[in-house]
Amino acid sequence: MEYRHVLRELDAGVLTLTLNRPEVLNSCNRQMTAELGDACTAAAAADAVRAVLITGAGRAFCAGQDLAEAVPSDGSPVPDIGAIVEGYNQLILAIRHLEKPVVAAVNGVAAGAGANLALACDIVIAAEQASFIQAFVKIGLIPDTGGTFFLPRLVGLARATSLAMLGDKISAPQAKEWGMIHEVVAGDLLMDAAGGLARRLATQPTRGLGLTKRALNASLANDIETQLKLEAELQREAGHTADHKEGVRAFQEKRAPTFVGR
Ligand code: T3D
Repeated sequence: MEYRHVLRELDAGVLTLTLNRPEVLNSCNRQMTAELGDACTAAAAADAVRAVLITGAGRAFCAGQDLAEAVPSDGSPVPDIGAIVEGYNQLILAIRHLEKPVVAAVNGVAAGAGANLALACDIVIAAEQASFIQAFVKIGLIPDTGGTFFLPRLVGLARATSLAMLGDKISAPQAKEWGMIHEVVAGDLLMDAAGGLARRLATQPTRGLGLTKRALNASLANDIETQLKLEAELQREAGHTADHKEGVRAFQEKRAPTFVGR
């Protein structure tokens, strides 16, 4: 696929994906949503990629759906809203099915689909000045892009309902206090902190992290019996990895392990 709106850079096992439409606060047109999904799908098959970092160019992370595309002012036909949402669904599934850690570095406002894109990532670090807005209600829509799935699980039903129904902006420190995100750092330290975390994740036992993600995904719907059975099955697989052997050997030899990701 030709990439026009997402920048890709691979360094030290970390694939950094930068949403790059800063003039419209990185709002998503269908091309950008598809590019991001495609990059995440491709990352699954690329051995050189051991962690993914998603961020935005300029002052915003992502302002959600490009409203000029949703309701064109130039008289061109209004696109099928279902098809737009289907694009977001594919993106969210690509992130959740990618069995490698995905870090979101939220550098500024994350609104609508942009907020829920961040929440679908495994670890979210935000700049102090960043904010999260379930902006859908303001234009008569419902939280999509996984919002009605992730929000209640992250912050509980009461807070999820008020965020979704009021559409108020919440600050990054408030989002952290509510357990919605992992960490908040000063704006000028964000990329160092998020990059450092992604690089650290990229040196960890990638297969084990991937199986952990699969187990956590499943735990959102499973009962305890099913989940314990799944843990046993995935642990058997993790136990056969080179990284498990290396981890145990390193422990016995009192040295730091060198994980190769399989
Ligand atoms: O088809 C469908 O709609 C279904 C899919 C739905 C998924 C969704 O994501 S629905 C929610 C869509 N997003 C929004 O409703 C958010 C709209 N944006 C805002 O409310 C505000 O821009 C922000 C709160 C995010 C930031 O406010 P502020 O004051 O910092 O910036 P601004 O001045 O509003 O925006 C700066 C520019 O970005 C401005 O362009 P201009 O005037 O300088 O030429 C603005 O129009 C543009 N921009 C911001 N958000 C969007 C956008 N352009 C297109 N689409 C946007 N979402």
